[in-house]
Amino acid sequence: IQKKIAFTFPMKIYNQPARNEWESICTRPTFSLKQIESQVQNVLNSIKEKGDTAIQKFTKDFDKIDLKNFKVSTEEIAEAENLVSDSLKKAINHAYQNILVFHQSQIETVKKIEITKGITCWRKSVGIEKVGLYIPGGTAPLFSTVLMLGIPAKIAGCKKIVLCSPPNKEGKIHPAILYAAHLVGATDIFKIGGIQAIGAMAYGTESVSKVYKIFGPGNQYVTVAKQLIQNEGIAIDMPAGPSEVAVLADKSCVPSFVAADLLSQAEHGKDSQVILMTDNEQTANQIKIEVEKQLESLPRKDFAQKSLENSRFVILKNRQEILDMSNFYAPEHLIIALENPEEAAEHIINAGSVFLGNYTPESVGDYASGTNHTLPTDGHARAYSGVSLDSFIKKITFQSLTKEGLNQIGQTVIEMAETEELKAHANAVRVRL
Ligand code: HSO
Ligand code: ZN
Repeated sequence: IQKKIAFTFPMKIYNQPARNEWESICTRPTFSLKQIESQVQNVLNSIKEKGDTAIQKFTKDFDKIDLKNFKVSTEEIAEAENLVSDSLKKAINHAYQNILVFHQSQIETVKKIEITKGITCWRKSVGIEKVGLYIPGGTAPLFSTVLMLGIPAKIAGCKKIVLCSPPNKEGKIHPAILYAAHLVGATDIFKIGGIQAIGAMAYGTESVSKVYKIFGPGNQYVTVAKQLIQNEGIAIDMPAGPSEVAVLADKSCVPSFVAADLLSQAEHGKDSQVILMTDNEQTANQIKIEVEKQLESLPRKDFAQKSLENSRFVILKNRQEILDMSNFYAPEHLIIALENPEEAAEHIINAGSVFLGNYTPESVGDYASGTNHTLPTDGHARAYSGVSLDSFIKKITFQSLTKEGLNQIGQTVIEMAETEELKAHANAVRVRL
């Protein structure tokens, strides 16, 4: 039985739950996307068939704007550059620099390995030739995501970087999105949103070129569209779900900092989830008071309040239990506000991105520390990594043998091939010996 204490406070509070209750405490709110699947498939089919004509029709239907030309012109980019303030440009350039440094450090050098004399193997990273980036419009224009996707794409050497974002009612994209898109070097920028954008990039139209992998967040329609085109062989970054944070806190934390972190995730949307895991009831109470206080002054209070309803405060026995539950939950973002956070971090095995100590809010990773903010949600951190340079490259393996090298492994290959009853495989070696 869950010891749930009722407060006016919207978060659910669990006091020392037994391990067999963890599963239900850590459950994400589930959304069935099945009912919109056929609707999304119809839109995709129509785009596949009619190209730009379909894009135009759906843009009129969904975005309420009749656009004849979707491509963002150089004049529009210049106009956007004028609209972005100098202080915002400075901030974007600062973030750009840090994200660039961190992602450049992920470049791997080619190592040629001589396995034995005459047998050499190596692996080379090659950028995916054509990639598509989707940047949602919606309630907040997330131009930071342009940096998170565009910078590694450029470093990887992707030749075509298509970027789609929905037009507003005036047929425009938010200037900060355009400024960032130009800065990262997106090659084609389009005013196309939602399912239309995913369909256009997956199949190609008269104006949009087809890409091999599609990245970026979006609403449930975008999520379903990405799943459907993935079934048709176009790669996607990762399975998407609502954003989440887990904060691990003990009495060494600063309650007002923790509350601010919980709210920063909660304000993303009604479906965001935040979890606090602590070993100290008094700390939990102090954080709760702070959340209530800080919530009041937030412009996006409604979103935050709604998402707090899906959220939990869990009071656990000790530090070990906190770490165990955190690994069990596998959060997208993990903030460690525990004593000796470095030591705690060594025990983390499931998380998207980790923020250590009292002076590392999630916000720094969302924007500017250098790490990527496109991360696995919904427990996918158990098996998936966040977006990085690796997401934009394929690693091709090579091998080269001399006659002496082939002599060396020839018998091994023949023996194995014949046992698999693959005579032609064996022959391919034998003819050369
Ligand atoms: N927390 C979001 C990223 C973001 N936050 C963008 C602000 N802007 C998902 O990781
Ligand atoms: Zn965020």
